[in-house]
Amino acid sequence: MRSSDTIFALSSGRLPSGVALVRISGPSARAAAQALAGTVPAPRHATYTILRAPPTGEALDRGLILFFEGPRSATGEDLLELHLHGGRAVVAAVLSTLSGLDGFRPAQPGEFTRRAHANGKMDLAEVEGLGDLIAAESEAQRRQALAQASGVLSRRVSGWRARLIRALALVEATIDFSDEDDVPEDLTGPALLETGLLREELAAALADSARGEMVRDGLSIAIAGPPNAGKSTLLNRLAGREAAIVSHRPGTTRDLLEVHLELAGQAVTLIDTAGLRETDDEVEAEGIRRARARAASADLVLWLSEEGAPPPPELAQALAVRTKADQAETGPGEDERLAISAATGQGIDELIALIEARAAELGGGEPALITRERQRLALKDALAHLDRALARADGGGEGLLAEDLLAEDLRLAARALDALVGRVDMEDVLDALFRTFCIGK
Ligand SMILES: Nc1nc2c(ncn2[C@@H]2O[C@H](COP(=O)(O)OP(=O)(O)O)[C@@H](O)[C@H]2O)c(=O)[nH]1
Ligand SMILES: [Mg+2]
Repeated sequence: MRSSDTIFALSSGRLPSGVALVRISGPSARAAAQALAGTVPAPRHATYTILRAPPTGEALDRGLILFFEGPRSATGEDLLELHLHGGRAVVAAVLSTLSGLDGFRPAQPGEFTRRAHANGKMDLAEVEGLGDLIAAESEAQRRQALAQASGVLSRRVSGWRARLIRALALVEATIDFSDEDDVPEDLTGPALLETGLLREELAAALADSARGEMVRDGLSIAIAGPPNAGKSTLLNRLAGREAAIVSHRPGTTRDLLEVHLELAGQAVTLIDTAGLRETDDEVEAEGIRRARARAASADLVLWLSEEGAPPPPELAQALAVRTKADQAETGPGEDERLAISAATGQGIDELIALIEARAAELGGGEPALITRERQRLALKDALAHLDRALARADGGGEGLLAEDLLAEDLRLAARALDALVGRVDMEDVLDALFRTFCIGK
């Protein structure tokens, strides 16, 4: 895989489609325009043309071609776009013609973006945002990913970093001047003040990271409760399809079953679980173990029972829901919040409204800055170095503050911020990331 190759791929979706977009990036992108269209159109002007296969000149398709001259292109290289009719044979003929050109090869997954990153068009955080944007299924995911792909995190981090470097310069000045008589009064004081302010801002972003990760992963809602409570029936009702097997036989659901849907603009994963009870059945017991574990890690647990019973102590946060409200023998319980019937639909709208309110509470507002574990760990690392710097100042006593050590703490914090946006070499992170991208991106 050489970066001097010119790469090409179908960048639009599944064929057949109305229009198909083939992108070509690299030093020979001009040559492709020349070979297929007989001319290189003026940069950034859509040109309608007949595309022909060399050397016979047989027409392949008619469509738009668009040339972007590097570095003013998405990849930073010369880039050619072919807007074709989205037929399988059309695209196959064009791709096979491109394969025959000298120095051309099909692109690897994410390779266009990789080149954009290598050419300084986007940093690691923006690439991650772009990956999330393409994977986004809910409104909240789209908003958050678009903010990140547009550099919101990158800009914030670069602001933090600039302030950190200024604080570091003050500390270094103190070190340099310390032998001279005219030592400026107190340079570490202002440096520590700034460090303290930065510490608060980083801590706030970190505190908000759970929200960012939740929006990215989707809100997980576990449906738990005793066997036969109507858990699987509710899941099917909310999913609008028969995703889970429903039966009057207790112990029917043994494995975790997940259904993805969108509620109030949030991606939601509903998880049906095995009914919690004592059992001798090995398979069911394992299902119950998994059900408990999943319920414990879910963002929200619905505790279903025919009696509207309170959840067990280990799931104290769960929302108690009385089921089968259509059945005469179960009357309303005391301080009952929610009674539903998956059979008649009673209470289902109220339940959905409650879930939506919860989702909005967790995922609403301005998009979070930190949206994935890698970013969170790097930020945490930076914060730990700032904390160490501040603790050093607190514990240092009069005149005992070791400026050298303080400077090192600040330097390490700056390095952690660099890692957060990928300013330092992060080949392995990039490799793993681009593997998740699709071909043509
Ligand atoms: N009358 C009535 N029966 C229900 C309702 N929800 C579930 N059931 C029945 O209760 C039994 C157990 O349902 P299921 O969803 O498999 O319970 P699970 O073990 O908690 O998953 C099935 O026979 C369902 O048809 C309801 O709202 N009303
Ligand atoms: Mg079930």
